[in-house]
Amino acid sequence: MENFMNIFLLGDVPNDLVSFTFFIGTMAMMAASVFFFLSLDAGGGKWRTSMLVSGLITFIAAVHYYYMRDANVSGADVTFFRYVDWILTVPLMCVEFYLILAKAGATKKLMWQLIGLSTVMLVAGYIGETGDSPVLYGTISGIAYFVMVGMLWLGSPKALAEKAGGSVLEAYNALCWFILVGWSIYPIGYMIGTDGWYDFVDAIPLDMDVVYNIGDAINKIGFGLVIYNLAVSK
Ligand SMILES: *C/C=C(C)/C=C/C=C(C)/C=C/C1=C(C)CCCC1(C)C
Repeated sequence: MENFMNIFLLGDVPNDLVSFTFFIGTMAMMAASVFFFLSLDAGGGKWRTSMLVSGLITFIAAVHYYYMRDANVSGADVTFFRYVDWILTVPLMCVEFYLILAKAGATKKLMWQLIGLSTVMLVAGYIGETGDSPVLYGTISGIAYFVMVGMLWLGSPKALAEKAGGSVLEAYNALCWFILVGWSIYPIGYMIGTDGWYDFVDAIPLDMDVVYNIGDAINKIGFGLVIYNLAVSK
């Protein structure tokens, strides 16, 4: 892999996978932001606010990736930037659920429940990564994550999406898959980066930051594309 990287990564770009994914991640988040911001009125502008939030999610990530890319190159720890990014962008992803269901009667309460659960998930994750009890806090974080998954797949928001039907239901279901599959990438990264978990994670030949960077690209850009698809659908 390293030789392969050397071929096309000339100049200042370091030739390890972590730095490379920070670099590509920065570009991808920037490009996605431009695309989402220029698509605010896609499909007639009915989903303008949702498109705006999509652009904000990738834009906030682009700024953090810019810093993380730098911090990583200079050998500094990126955990703090990483979690500041998540604590801003993950609640915005919860807002996306609220926005697409608002016309079907979603309440702000639903939005705050999702934000509350995701905040518990991320605060516990941060304490776990930076403290002495990664397994305990990782488990707490995982429980909050599972409650969120259960709520979205089986709870009242699901019923609202079914009531709305059509392209809203399609978008809702796509976002639910991102939460179930896309978001499950993160606990894998966490187990790679912290001690005390099953041995099988040690067999994964990727660094924690590479896994997180892949997760961010899939989920943040993917979320925005689902919204874009909703906006341009009939
Ligand atoms: C754009 C950033 C996103 C979508 C970040 C999502 C992060 C998670 C779903 C993190 C989840 C975690 C667990 C479920 C357990 C271990 C600790 C975390 C915080 C990595």
